[in-house]
Amino acid sequence: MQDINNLSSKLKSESEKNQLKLIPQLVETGESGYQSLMIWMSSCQGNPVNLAIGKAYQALYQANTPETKKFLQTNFPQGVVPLVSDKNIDYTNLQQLLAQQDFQQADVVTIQKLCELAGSSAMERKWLYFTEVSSFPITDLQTIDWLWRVHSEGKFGFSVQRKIWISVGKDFTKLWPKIKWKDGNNWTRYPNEFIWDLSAPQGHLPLSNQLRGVRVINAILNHPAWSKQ
Ligand code: UYC
Repeated sequence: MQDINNLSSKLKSESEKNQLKLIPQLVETGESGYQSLMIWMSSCQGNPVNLAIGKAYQALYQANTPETKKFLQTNFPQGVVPLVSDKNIDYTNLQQLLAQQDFQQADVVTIQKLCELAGSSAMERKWLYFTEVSSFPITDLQTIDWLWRVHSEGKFGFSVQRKIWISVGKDFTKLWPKIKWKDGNNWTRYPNEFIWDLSAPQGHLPLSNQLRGVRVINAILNHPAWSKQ
């Protein structure tokens, strides 16, 4: 059995990838593992967010003991991703749904937030014109993307979809089966055929409806938010 002190000292020095593996090992040790995660997270305050901090947050959130609850409320009341917006949009709701791993409701709220970014006519229409996407602020798209990635161990988010899309030569017909939006000739049916947990393939969420064609997702995946990361 790995010594707890050894695990927690490793957490400080290891790469993000190894930190991700250490976190479940610490969780297995119970109370003392949570302690180490809290100490480590405190020392990370002010650091740029990464997937390991996100995973530690998720572990403490799910532990849901009086101590972990109090710790998160005191130190990370808004979660680990700074909820920054250039359009004064409130991402608290999205953060909370993702922290709870309610990916289905988070997906609905993501569509709403994109409409909010596009303005009042899109909010009434409840879907986007592709021409509205280019005016989305980089800041807001990055906030939404970080929220998805950090609460999914890097599995979900637009930038994850973009990487896969680039890997298939920007060919949407090749992207769909990779992210399970299509199986052979059959579109995956909304909402019940989609996978609303972490057993989904990389890039499965968030969804964008293809009923009106690929131009909206094409505009999202081409947005400068991703090239500046
Ligand atoms: N739906 O099939 N989708 C809806 C997806 C298509 C359709 C919403 C994604 C194909 C209809 C979301 C896929 C298609 C509605 C998604 C998918 C189709 C609807 C709710 C795989 C038929 C009712 C938000 C690509 C062949 C609403 C919204 C309406 C809804 C997502 C049908 C998130 C990723 C081509 C009839 N589908 N959608 O946008 O507008 O309404 O009538 O993509």
